[in-house]
Amino acid sequence: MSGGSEEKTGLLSSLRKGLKLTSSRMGRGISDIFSGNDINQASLDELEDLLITSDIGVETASDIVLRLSKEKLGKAATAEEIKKHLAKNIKEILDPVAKSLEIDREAKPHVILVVGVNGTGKTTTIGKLAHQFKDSGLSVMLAAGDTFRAAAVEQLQVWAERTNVTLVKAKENELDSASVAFNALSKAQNENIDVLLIDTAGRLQNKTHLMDELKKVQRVIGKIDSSAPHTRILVLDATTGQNAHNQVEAFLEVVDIDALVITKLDGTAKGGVLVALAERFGIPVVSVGVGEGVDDLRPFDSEYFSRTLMGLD
Ligand SMILES: Nc1nc2c(ncn2[C@@H]2O[C@H](COP(=O)(O)OP(=O)(O)OP(=O)(O)O)[C@@H](O)[C@H]2O)c(=O)[nH]1
Ligand SMILES: [Mg+2]
Repeated sequence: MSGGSEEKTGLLSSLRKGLKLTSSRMGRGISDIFSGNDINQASLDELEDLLITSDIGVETASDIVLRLSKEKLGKAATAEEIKKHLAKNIKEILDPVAKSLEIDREAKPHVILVVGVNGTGKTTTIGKLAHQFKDSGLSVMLAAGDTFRAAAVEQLQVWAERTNVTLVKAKENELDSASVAFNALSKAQNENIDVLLIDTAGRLQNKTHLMDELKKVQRVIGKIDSSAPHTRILVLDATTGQNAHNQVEAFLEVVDIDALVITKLDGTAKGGVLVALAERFGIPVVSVGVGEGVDDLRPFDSEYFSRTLMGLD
């Protein structure tokens, strides 16, 4: 969150490592297409294909290539120059969504509801966020709102212990995640906690009753604090590619999504999906996940991300 330039360098190099698959595929691809000759239509078409296969999205890809064509068609350019040109255009798309997660310190607690389909990385992201908040001096509490699986509570418990924060979980046989959220918020208020992170069960976006339950969680929290939840984060798994678009649409029908976290960028060569999501939905991207470890959640820096995406250092 804060820190000197040394810390920033560390953050960036781990983002680069996380984006290695996408970055090297794109970098190699562009170098193969553009080798210093005059730029012709065939090379632009090849570039468009390369961008599309990185999940950047058809419209965005053709948009980016059109801009390049206007400036450089018929002229000579090195791969390096092309990469810089593309990175600049992608940065412009990403700038409006590159926001950091702001915590309202007056809220006591600032309530963060974390939603997403099965296995996208919700629980892991909560653990990583808890670690970051603690590091920046905030007191944190976790709520195990995933009451469907016993293992889900245990997993969050491990993160609570690792980050040394309190976990509120359901009483025996209590299966209602809304009541867990309610109890956690009351407890957090009594204890003057800064941030409450609420985990939820992974749900299929096409199951009405599961999505309805999310509405209930929100409603119940709102009874204690009408401004809560203060931030609703949708966690998306970058490896699911275009399906991420459907997930955003489905969740937007039941929750106002304030922020996205895109996880598992380390596991895909298609990190371009983030660009497509930014252009299509304009929802702030507050962090990206680049691994399973506690430090593998990175702030989203549009300039660095776009340069890395295009295979630049
Ligand atoms: N490589 C990598 N793995 C990740 C990342 N984030 C989460 N994972 C892994 O993805 C798997 C699923 O993560 P969870 O945090 O359990 O996902 P979830 O959304 O809580 O899953 P459900 O509760 O089942 O819906 C775990 O094995 C995590 O370690 C990431 O950024 N990179
Ligand atoms: Mg989970």
